[in-house]
Amino acid sequence: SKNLEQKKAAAFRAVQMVQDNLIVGLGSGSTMQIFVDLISERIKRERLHLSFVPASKKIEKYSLPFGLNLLDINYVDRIDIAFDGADRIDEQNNLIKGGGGSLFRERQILDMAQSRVIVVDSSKFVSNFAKEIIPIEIVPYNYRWTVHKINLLGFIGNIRGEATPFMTDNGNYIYDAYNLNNFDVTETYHSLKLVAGVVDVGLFKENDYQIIYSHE
Ligand code: DER
Repeated sequence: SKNLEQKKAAAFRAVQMVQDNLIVGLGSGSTMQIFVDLISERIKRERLHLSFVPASKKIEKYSLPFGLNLLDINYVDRIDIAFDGADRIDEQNNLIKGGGGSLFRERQILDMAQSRVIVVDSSKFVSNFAKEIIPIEIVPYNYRWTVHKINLLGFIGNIRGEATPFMTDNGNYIYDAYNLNNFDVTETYHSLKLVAGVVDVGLFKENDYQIIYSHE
């Protein structure tokens, strides 16, 4: 499909950015799985020395058969460059992330990294985030009250998985919520983040990250 071709082309360009002897942050999602496929080939071909910090159990499991050198985030004191996908990008380069439920750990790795690269296909670009699903990681304890507080801020939605809730790597729920109206990404991130039961909000303020996409 066009999106798959674009993901491959973008992931290929991202892989070319990696110099030898780096600690690389690995985000989660199908684009990052393509990144793992391609960088593994490059490591073999060029005998590169690279270590990786995976942002989810999912990308860690995916990476294992490739023999990548995976490190625990608490055993590294730096991440040189982090690569990740995104669900949506608006015109100010703000991101929505969390479609795969790994937003908390992805943010930790992006935050630690010296430089950040977001790898997307053209289907991710939107003009604004009105009506777009914003994944919000919340603690299961008293989640109905947490959801109520989120609703009061203008965001309504569902606990992901409903009857059998999806559990994040951190043992939390995801509340997939949207606002019918457009909103300020930074203000909204902060007001949602201040709700006591909220662990993380899938809004990433346009930051010093480079967006790699291919419109091929
Ligand atoms: O969940 C996330 O934030 C991931 O980055 C994910 O949204 C990327 O998805 P894709 O690479 O499978 O499109």
